[in-house]
Amino acid sequence: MFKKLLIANRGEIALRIVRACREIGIKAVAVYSEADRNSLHVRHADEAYLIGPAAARESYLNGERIIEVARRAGADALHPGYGFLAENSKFAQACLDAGIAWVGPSPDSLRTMGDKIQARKLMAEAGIPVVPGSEEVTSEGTAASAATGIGYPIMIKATAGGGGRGMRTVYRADELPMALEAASHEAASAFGDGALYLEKFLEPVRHIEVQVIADGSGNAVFLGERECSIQRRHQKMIEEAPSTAVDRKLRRQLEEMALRAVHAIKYTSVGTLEFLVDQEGRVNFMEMNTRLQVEHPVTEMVTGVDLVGDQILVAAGEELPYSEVAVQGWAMECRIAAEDPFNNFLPSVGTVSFVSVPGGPGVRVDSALYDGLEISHYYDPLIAKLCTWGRTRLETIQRMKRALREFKIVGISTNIPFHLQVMEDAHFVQGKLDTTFVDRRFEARKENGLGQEQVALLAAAVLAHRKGSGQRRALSRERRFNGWRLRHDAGRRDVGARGWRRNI
Ligand code: MV4
Repeated sequence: MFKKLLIANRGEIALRIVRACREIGIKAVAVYSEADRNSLHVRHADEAYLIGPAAARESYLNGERIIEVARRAGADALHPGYGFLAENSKFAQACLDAGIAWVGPSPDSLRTMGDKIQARKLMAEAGIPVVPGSEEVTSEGTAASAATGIGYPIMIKATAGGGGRGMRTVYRADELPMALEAASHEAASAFGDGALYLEKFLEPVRHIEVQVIADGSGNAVFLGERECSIQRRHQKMIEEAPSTAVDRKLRRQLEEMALRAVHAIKYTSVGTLEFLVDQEGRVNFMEMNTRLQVEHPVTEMVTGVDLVGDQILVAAGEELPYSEVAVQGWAMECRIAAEDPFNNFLPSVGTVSFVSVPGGPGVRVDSALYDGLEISHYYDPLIAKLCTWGRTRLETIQRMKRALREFKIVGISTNIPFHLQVMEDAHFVQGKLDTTFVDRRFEARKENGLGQEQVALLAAAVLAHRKGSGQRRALSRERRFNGWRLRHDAGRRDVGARGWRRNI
């Protein structure tokens, strides 16, 4: 087993990996940028090394620097977390060349699944249905004829990356040229490669992802599915397991496909296959994520598996200690972000002057929050993952509402009111959700404002949230709310009314 593992990441996922190391008995080495000098993952690690200025490209994306620190620290393994260099095959190879074990899939898997066209080809060859689409489109002309062949609406996607960046939905031929230009530009800046391909845009569908883990001895285990249809502008907001759309038959089909894919590409480590499932229950492979994902706690809560711990054991050459798992109860994750839902979800920066996280039965909070934390514009606005588990979906929702109201974060704006609204939404509670859910139920309608029902829901969520979290206009130097005495209250900047109307 490894003696020392370097965590090439920051924030809540870095702390999550420190915890996994602690439980296995591996020394944890943190790296941090100037902006993260006082962060929690640094404080909890056994050793910590400064790797550069706040900007990610000079710190958490500086692979050479990170490997140099790993060598200096005598680390025999490196965990990349998610984002940053987690799916960078060159970085993974450089680790291996430096004699440092990579906690993740092989560079070859990173490369093939990172090329979304190659990934689709390999899945089709393995007999897995893929979303109808094209090869790479290299000119406006080839794109136009491919789009006509597929049939509008289509989705333009980046060959070199997934998750929404460099994506555009096109409903008519005359929109195609502009959309191609914008998508290619965005893909080039996000992935360093502007290559594009097209897919048939399927709507309404469910975005269902399947968690798998595989060891180096050919053992692969299906760890259930996660429902990921609640997304806003391609950002996942709420995930849950199991999915209300997956029955026993469909689950067996998803399991069979996922394990067939894993064996076909000789995959090892944790991985997630993303599918689109239409209303007739037809399954279409979309892409594969070759990393630990943000939403892994949802699967951990319904299976009892420690995904990060097992990922490390597999990387150290151990065999998986189980060949199947049972899914118990229901779990949900709300991604708590430093964003202002009343200002078009714009990032909110500032000092977290006070934080109190929820607890109690069936509540898990993965975060690196602490009083005094500076939220900057350098990194992703995700500041906490609030997860709840219940015996039933309704109990899980009830618990999530309770926990969201308990969650106190003073000094910045957060999207907690949005999450409370979703938890109160009738369609959500009835499990009537698909990829159109957020647009249908929540996006402010530019022309005629929010519907009456939405205004009422929004008002209820805001009042409930303010009552619970004390996010009132704070002018006094010292005041008490819910029995908490604050030394001072950073107050709450009033925000404009663009996007979500505040005429409530
Ligand atoms: C799609 C799709 C429908 N058809 N691709 C890809 C990135 C991820 N963030 C969402 N993705 C989707 N890809 C095809 N061919 C539907 C989604 C999708 C989605 C799209 C718009 C609005 C919300 C969505 C929620 C989940 C999935």
